[in-house]
Amino acid sequence: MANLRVLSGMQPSGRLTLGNYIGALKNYVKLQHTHDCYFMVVDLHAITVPQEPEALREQSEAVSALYLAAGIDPSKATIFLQSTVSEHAELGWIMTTLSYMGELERMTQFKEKSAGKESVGVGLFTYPSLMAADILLYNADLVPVGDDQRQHLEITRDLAHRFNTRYGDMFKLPEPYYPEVGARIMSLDDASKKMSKSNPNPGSYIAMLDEPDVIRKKISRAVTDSGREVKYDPANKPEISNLMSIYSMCSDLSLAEIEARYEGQGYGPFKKDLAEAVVAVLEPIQARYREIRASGELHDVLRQGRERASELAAATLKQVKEKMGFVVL
Ligand code: AQP
Repeated sequence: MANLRVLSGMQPSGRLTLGNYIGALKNYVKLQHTHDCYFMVVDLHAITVPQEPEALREQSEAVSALYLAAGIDPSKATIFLQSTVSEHAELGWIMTTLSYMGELERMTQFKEKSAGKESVGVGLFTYPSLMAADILLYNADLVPVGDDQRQHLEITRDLAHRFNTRYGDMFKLPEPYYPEVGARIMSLDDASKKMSKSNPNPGSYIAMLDEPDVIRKKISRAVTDSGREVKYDPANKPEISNLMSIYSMCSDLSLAEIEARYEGQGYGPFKKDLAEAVVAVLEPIQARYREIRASGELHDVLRQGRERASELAAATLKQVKEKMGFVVL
C-alpha cells in the first residue's frame, strides 16, 4: 500500500468549510498513514475567478496551516502550493490542447459558476484540464475528493487515456476516493446547493475557523424540513439528512444511532448536540492553527514540499514532452 500515490488539493478561494473538511481533508489525514501523499493548495485554480492579491496570499497560507492543524504531518505527506511548481501550468496547457470543447461544456461546476455572468474567464472553462494535469503530474493512484469533483475526475481519466492512446503508455488512470458519509455536505440555508466557501452568505456554511459561538448560532439557524422527526431521508427530508450526515462525521455515531437517540424528541435537542459535536471537532484544530500561524514554520514546510513535489513533476513533464515530440535539451 505504501507505494500507492495520493494527490489532492483545495482552492484558497475563501475560508475552508466543514464541507471541505468532511468531504476531503479528513480523508487526507487518514490516507497519509498508508499512502505516499501529495496535498496542494491550488492557488492557480483559485484565480479562475477574480481574487484580491492580499486575500489570495492570506487564504493560501490559511489553507496550508489548516492542512497542518487538521493533522497532516509534513514528515509523512508533502504539502505545497501549486503555483510554486511551475510544471502544473505547463502540463495544464498540454492537457488543455488535448481537451474538447464539448466535454468541458458539460461540466456542472462550469455551468454553475458561469450562470448569469456577463463575462466568464476562459480559465474557469479550462479548469478541469489543469486539474487533470495536477493529478497526472504525480501519476496518482487515488484522489480523495468530495462528490462535486466526480465529473472532473472522469475527465482526468479520459485525458490520461487519450494521451496514452495517442503517444504511448504514460499515465495511470486515477481512482476517486470519497467518504462513506458526507461526500456532499449541503448549504445550511438551502439543501439543494452544496456548502461552498465562496458563497456570499456566511450563514450558509460553517468555516473551519468560525468561533464556537458562531458555529452554535449558525446551526441553530440552519433551515430544517417541516415536521419534527430526526430521520435520514435525503429525498424527502434533505435538510435534516444533511445535518445528520454532519453529525455522523463529527461523532462516532452512525445515522441509525442518531435516529434512535433523537426519536420523539424533535429538532431542538438534536441541533444543540450537533453544534457541540462540531465544536468538539473544530476547536482543537483551531487551537493548533493559531500555534502554527504564530510559529512561523509554515514557509519552511511549503518550501520543503515544493522541493519534493518538483522532483516528481519535472521527471513526468520531461517524459511527456519526449513522447509528444518536443525537442528536450
Ligand atoms: N460541500 C461539500 N461537501 C463535501 N466535499 C466538498 N468539497 C467542497 N465542498 C464540499 C471538497 O473539498 C475539496 C476542496 O474543494 P475545492 O477548494 O477544490 O473547491 P470546490 O469543490 O469548488 O469547493 P468549494 O468550497 O465549493 O469552493 P469554491 O466555493 O471556491 O468553489 C474538494 O475535494 C471538494 O470535493
